Amino acid sequence: MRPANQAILVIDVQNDFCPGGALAVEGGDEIVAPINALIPEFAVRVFTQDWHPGDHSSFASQHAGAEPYSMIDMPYGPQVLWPDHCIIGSQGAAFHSDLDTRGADMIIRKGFRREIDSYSAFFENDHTTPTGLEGYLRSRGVDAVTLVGLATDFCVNFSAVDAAKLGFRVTVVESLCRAIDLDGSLAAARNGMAAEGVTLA
Ligand code: VGL
Ligand code: ZN
Repeated sequence: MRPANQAILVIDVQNDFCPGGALAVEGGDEIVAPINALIPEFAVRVFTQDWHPGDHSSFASQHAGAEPYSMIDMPYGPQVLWPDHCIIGSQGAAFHSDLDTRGADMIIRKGFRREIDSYSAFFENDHTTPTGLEGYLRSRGVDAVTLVGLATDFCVNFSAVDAAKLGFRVTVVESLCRAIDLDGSLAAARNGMAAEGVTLA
């Protein structure tokens, strides 16, 4: 058992990010069993769930003529347009059926506002609207977080960088993450995380 100041953040281990899902990440299902084995080591356990309305503005389907994986400019900055995924209440938005969620203390849902995406577990993509996770962790005495899940280069990356900027000690267990890797996004994410002092384990 690790000291009580350490939390595990299990990011977006949902059907749509696993093989067969709408935004499948290669090997996404391979990490489920080893994540299950790691969870009991932590006293504080937070899971996140990408959770979008069917007309979410990050979906290419909502922008006439736009292809999935293209970029657009949103009022809060550049945004990748995704295939429709993790729609509120759908099977695709459910946790992978083998993920052991019984130990979850807290489940944070994000991306539920139509106008703005939220990769990070801490802030929406405007980098200012909080999810409340910072307060939850601090009020439980957490100052160090370990991240695992999907996808390394998007939601894990954004969550890890925000946690580091907020002053948490941050470790990303890369072997328990899988990446989308769009146009070098994995290399950029690794560099960005390292630059913020995130430990890539
Ligand atoms: C994610 C793209 C869109 C993720 C979520 O969990 O990394 N990626 N929504
Ligand atoms: Zn999403």
